Formats: sequence, C-alpha cells, structure tokens
Amino acid sequence: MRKSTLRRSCAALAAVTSFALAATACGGTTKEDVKSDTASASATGKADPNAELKKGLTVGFLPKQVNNPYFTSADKGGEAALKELGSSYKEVGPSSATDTSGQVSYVNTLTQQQVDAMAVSAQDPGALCTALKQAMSNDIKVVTYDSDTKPECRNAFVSQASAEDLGRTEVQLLAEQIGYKGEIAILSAAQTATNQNIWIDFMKDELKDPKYKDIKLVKVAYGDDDAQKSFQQTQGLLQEYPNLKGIISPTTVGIKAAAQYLSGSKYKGKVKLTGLGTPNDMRKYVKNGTVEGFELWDPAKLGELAARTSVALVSGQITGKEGETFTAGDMGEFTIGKDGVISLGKPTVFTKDNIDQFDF
Ligand code: RAM
Repeated sequence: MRKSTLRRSCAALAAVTSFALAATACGGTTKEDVKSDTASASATGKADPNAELKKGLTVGFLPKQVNNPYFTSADKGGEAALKELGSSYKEVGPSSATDTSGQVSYVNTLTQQQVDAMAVSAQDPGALCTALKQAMSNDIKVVTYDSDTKPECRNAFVSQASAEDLGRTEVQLLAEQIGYKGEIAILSAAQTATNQNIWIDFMKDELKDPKYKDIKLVKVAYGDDDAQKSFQQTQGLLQEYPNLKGIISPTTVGIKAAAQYLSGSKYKGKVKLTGLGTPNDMRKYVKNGTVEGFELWDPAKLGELAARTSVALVSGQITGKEGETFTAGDMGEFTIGKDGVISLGKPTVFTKDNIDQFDF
C-alpha cells in the first residue's frame, strides 16, 4: 500500500479543520515537517523509468473554470487517457475564473477524498500553494496544467507551449495584420491568471523590438473569462480608443467575445483581432472576415498529457526532476525541463486556409 492510512486520514482532517488542529491530532506534524516533506517530493525521490504504470488510481482534475469549453475539451482528454490506463477520473472546480478561494476549497476536497493525484489549472500563482503543499505532504501527486502555480507547490507543470513563443508570436501575428502601425490593446482573462500574465510579459518584451516602434500598447483589459464581461470590455476599448487598430486576446473566452462584438459592429475587418481561440469557436469569424489568424494547441492533448504525467508520477516513473523522461502513450516520449516543466509542443496557427481541418 503506497499510502499510510494515518497520513490519509490526517489529510482529510486537515482539509476540513484548521491546520493546527489536524497537526495535533496527527501526532504533532508541524508546518516545517510539511515543508521539508514537500521539498523532498521531487528533490530526493528517485525515478524508476521502468516502473510499471499503476492501475486503479483516481486522478482529480481541477480546471480554472468548469463551464469553459476549453477546459471541457482538456478534461475530456484527461478522462479518456485515464480510462485507457485503467484508472478513474473526476472533475471538480469553480464556475468563475476569479474564484480563487473556491479553487482552494476544491484542492482541499480532493485531498480529503484521498485522490492519488490532482491536475490543477491555477487561477492565481500563489493562492493555492498552502493547500497544494498539504496535498503533496499526504502523498498526493500534484500536476498543474494550462496555468501554473509556483514550482515548489506542485510536482510538475504540463505546459501547452513555450510561454515565450506564445507571447511573441501573438504580437507578430497582430503586427503583420495592422501593417506594423497603430494603437493596440490586450483583452485578457483574470487579472491574476498565471498563464495569461506570463504571455503578456512576453508580448510587452516583444514590442520593445524597434520594428514595432510605431505600435503602441494602450491598455490591458480583463474580461475574467466571462463572455459578457469580455464583450463589454471590447466595446469599452473601442469607445476609449477610437483609433484602435488591433486587439490580442490570449484567452478562448475573450477572443470569442471580442470577435462577436467586432463582427456586429462597424469595426469588423478594420480592427484586427488575434490571440488564442478554438477553431470551432472562431470558424465563423474567420469565414466572415472578422479574424484573419489566431493560434492554439489541442486542449484535449493537454489534458491527456496531464493525466499521463499524473499516472507516471504516482507510479514512480518520474518524480518531476529536470532531465527525467517518460513515455506518454501514443503521444510519445517527453523530457522534464527546468523547474519541472513538461511542454506539449508548438501551437497551431489557424487561418481560413486550414481551419476546416480542425474540430475542437
Ligand atoms: C481560456 C483560459 C485558459 C487559457 C485559454 C487559452 O480558456 O484562460 O487558461 O489557456 O483560454
């Protein structure tokens, strides 16, 4: 038995009571113990690449937001992979992308339910840390996917693509579309979102290149991955900046809402829009001339890789240390990079020429 019953019931207790109470009841575990336990999770554990993949595990998926079609696809990918591996899937999560305390409660719920691993897309880099460390100290493997927490608060991060590539290519796409001239804005998701914020930092850095000297980033607006708010924020951007030439929306909810607004307005085809969207959401806006090009990875593949990484961690094939490798089924071999990051690969750019080849 991999886990001691005592540790598990302590996890359950800690999840529902205050930490101090749980610590006392569990034989005096201190915060320091938890810290060093966690730090050793990937630092001193030894990976056995030949270890057999365990079956009968339960992996809990905790997306940023459950009613977001992007996460529905991602988590379905995780579910299918777990089924194939002989393990079980469950999904919990908040319906708003700005409910960080809700996410913390869900981490505690999964800990209490004694899952073997959890795959989490973090709404905020720091807010989940204590709860995730508590999960790890109870032998639950923690994988972040899509949006990371701090490296010490999880065993591995399954990243959709290089954050740098994503940030820079979105600026490159928009710059070409507007002829390297004019005011631009960003319509992001939640203000705390780890993934969007890293991409935006790289967008700003890319804009420092002299070739963009005639482009001015006038505002970063936040639509909170809420369709209505994102629509209103787009409307607000155009009111505030009537000369706006382009918008980058690095969120599937944001880009869809922005396209919807632009498509029904006098700005259609004049104010350019790019960012990260699903081909199924964006097809009609590409075909009606609102959007020329945008990008994304396959969310189902991201979820699949998060599930396979979780099972590899629980089975001891990997510990999350840089340089370790594992085979993720038909997806092939992956090597863990710096800070425990596992990268899915390169995103696809969608235009009218290829969009019909994709169905997600
Ligand atoms: C939204 C979410 C998610 C992001 C995608 C691109 O669905 O914010 O975190 O990765 O967009």
